Amino acid sequence: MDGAEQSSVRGSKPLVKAFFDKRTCSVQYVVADPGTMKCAIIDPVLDFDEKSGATGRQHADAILDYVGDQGFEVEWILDTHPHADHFTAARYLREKTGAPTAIGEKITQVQKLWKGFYNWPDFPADGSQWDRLFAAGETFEIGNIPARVLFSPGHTLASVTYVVGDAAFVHDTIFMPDSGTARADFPGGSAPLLYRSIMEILSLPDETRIFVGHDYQPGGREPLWESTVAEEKANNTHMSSCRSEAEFVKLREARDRTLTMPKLILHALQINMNGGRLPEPEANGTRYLKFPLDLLQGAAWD
Ligand SMILES: N[C@@H](CCC(=O)N[C@@H](CS)C(=O)NCC(=O)O)C(=O)O
Ligand SMILES: [Fe+2]
Repeated sequence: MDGAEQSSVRGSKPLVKAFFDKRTCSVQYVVADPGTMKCAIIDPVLDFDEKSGATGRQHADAILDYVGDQGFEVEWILDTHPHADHFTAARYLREKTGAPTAIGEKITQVQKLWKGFYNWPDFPADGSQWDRLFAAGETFEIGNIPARVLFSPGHTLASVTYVVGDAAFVHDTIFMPDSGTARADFPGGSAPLLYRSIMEILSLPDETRIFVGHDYQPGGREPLWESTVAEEKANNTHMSSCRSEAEFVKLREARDRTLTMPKLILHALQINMNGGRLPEPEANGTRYLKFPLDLLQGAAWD
C-alpha cells in the first residue's frame, strides 16, 4: 500500500486512515468511531490495468486487512460521486462485508445521461444499484459520530461531501491548497456549481479537517490529502486567487480546456453507474466493456 497514513484524534473525532492509489492518484478512506469501533469506507478503488484488461482487488483487500486488524465493523460503504478515472470497489466490499452501499441521490441523473451515451435502453436509471441514496442535508451515524451529507455538484451532477464529526470528505471539489480544485468539464459538470459547492465546504468551521479525493502531487512532492478549511481559505491556489464566482469560472474553464479526458472515463462510468458491478460474463465466460466512438470531446492528438 502506498502512502498509508493515520491521523489519530481524541474525543468524539473520527479516526481517519487514508490509502493512496498511485496509479490513479486517488485517496481512499476508512473513517472510524474509536468509541464503538464502527467505520465507513469512502471511495474505495477496484484496481484495473487498461493495457491487459486485468482487474485487481489489492487496494480493497488492503482496506479489509486494515479494518480486520483494527477490529472495526464496517457500517457503510460510501462513494462521493461516480468516478471517471477508476472503478469503485463498493460492490466488491459489500460482498465481502455485507455493509450497505450509498451515494448521492442525484446519481440517477448521471445514470440517465450515461445510459444514453452507452445506448443501454434497459438500464434502470433509478439508483437501485445502491442500498441508500442520500439527499442534501441527510444525516446518519458512523458508530456514535454524526455524519451529514452536503450536495456538492459541479465536478459531477451527483457529487456529495460527507461531513463526519470534524472531518469533511470532499473528494473532487477542492484539492490540497497547492493543487487547487477539481475539473468541471465532464458531461454534466459545471464550474459555477463547483464554485458554490466549494464555498459551502469553506463555510464549515475553520478547524474542520478536509480530506481530498485525489492528489496529483504538484511539483513531484509526496502525496498529501489532509488540510483544513482555514488552510484552504488562506492558501488554495484557485480559490484564494479568485474574488468572485465569475473569476473562478473563468480560471476553471480555461484550465479545463487544457485537460484531456481521464484515460479510464469510458471504462469507468459503465461500471460506476452500475454501483461497481462488472458486466455479466458472456457465453464464453469473459466480461466485456463497451465504448462509444466519437462521442466525448477532449481527444489529445499531439
Ligand atoms: N490524467 C488523469 C486525469 C484524471 C482527472 O481528470 N481527474 C479529475 C478528477 S476525477 C480532476 O479533477 N483532475 C484535475 C486536474 O487534472 O487538474 C487520468 O487520465 O486519469
Ligand atoms: Fe472525480
